[in-house]
Amino acid sequence: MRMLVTGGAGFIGANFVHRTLATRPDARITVLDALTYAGTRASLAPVADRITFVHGDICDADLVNRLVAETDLVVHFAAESHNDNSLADPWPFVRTNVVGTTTLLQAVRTHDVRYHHISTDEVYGDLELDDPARFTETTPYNPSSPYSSTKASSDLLVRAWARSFGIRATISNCSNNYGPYQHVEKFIPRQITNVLTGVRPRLYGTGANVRDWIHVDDHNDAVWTIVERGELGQTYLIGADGEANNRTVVETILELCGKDPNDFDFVTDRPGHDLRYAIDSTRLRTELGWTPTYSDFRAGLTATIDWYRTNENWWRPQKDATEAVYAGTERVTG
Ligand code: NAD
Ligand code: TDX
Repeated sequence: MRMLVTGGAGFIGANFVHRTLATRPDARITVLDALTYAGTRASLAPVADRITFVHGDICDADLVNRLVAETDLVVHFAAESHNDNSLADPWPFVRTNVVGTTTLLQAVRTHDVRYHHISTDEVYGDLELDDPARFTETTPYNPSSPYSSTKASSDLLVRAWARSFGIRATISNCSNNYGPYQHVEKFIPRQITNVLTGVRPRLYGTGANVRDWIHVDDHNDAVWTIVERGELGQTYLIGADGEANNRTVVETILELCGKDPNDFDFVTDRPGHDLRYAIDSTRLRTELGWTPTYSDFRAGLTATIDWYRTNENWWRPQKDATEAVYAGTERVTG
């Protein structure tokens, strides 16, 4: 099968390419990636001779049209993905997430190509800490941040193109991913690389916010399940029952690194900070038969810490610039 993977030099996209080549050696993969600050060819170096890499922008309609015409499947990961950045400057989010997705949708419509859209649980807003409810496919959209509202917009565009133009599309909304090749701006890699460089981890607010963690390989296996067995026009939620509050995650990272679990700082909270995400993935499990394989978050974290420990050459070039951005707004509060 010929496939076009947008954003394949980013965290989840690169892991998707690695996983696909490992499990489907005949896949013919073209990666389209603009190599923003969040993407690097180093994440694809181990498979560089097995893929075609195109350095380009998903908003470039001529390029996108040419690449889509030559493929059987598009898996669309490319996005501006970091909430904190979207608060500082929303425009790249509107451009890539909304205009870029529309550009892809027009191309798959023109060439009648199967399309899978990667999205986030953040489109549903947030939940109270003690709410027994979790997000399902019928939860109303209620995004909080510029990032999540542009992702919600992109989902709605996919639904409209499926209904109005009959494009062959599926959508998945996944919870927070962790694993190798994640940019050091994100919570888990930031704290791991802080500890590895002798800096205290940083918790926003009180550290009570809850995220529903899933290993990136489980996410990508679910994506393949939906691509192969999902019903066209439908949305599937992906989650692995991995709820944990941020303070617990930081304490666990410190402990697994052999440090005092109290050796962290509280810093200024994120404006509009979503309190809790939680996914009910019953539909994906019962209708399509997917189950996660990384059921032990602690073991997954241990493997991820080991990866960052042995791949400093991958993350070191990004670390100082990332921390300089945080230093512009972050103040230690306790
Ligand atoms: P990332 O920021 O690590 O990677 C994004 C990639 O897209 C980068 O390689 C970047 O260069 C590329 N890109 C950005 N703008 C582009 C453009 N205009 N044209 C072409 N390429 C462009 O993001 P990620 O964490 O890997 O997320 C991938 C997708 O998964 C996103 O759609 C995101 O919304 C979604 N998602 C992420 C998570 C998570 O926990 N990280 C959870 C659920 C869903
Ligand atoms: O230094 C930090 N300290 C901290 O307490 C950072 C960077 C984050 N946090 C908190 C904020 C969140 O409650 O940790 C939690 C996770 O933060 P992020 O890694 O920024 O992720 P989040 O905002 O939850 O969004 C992520 O999951 C959904 C991805 O970045 C999105 O792309 C995805 O859609």
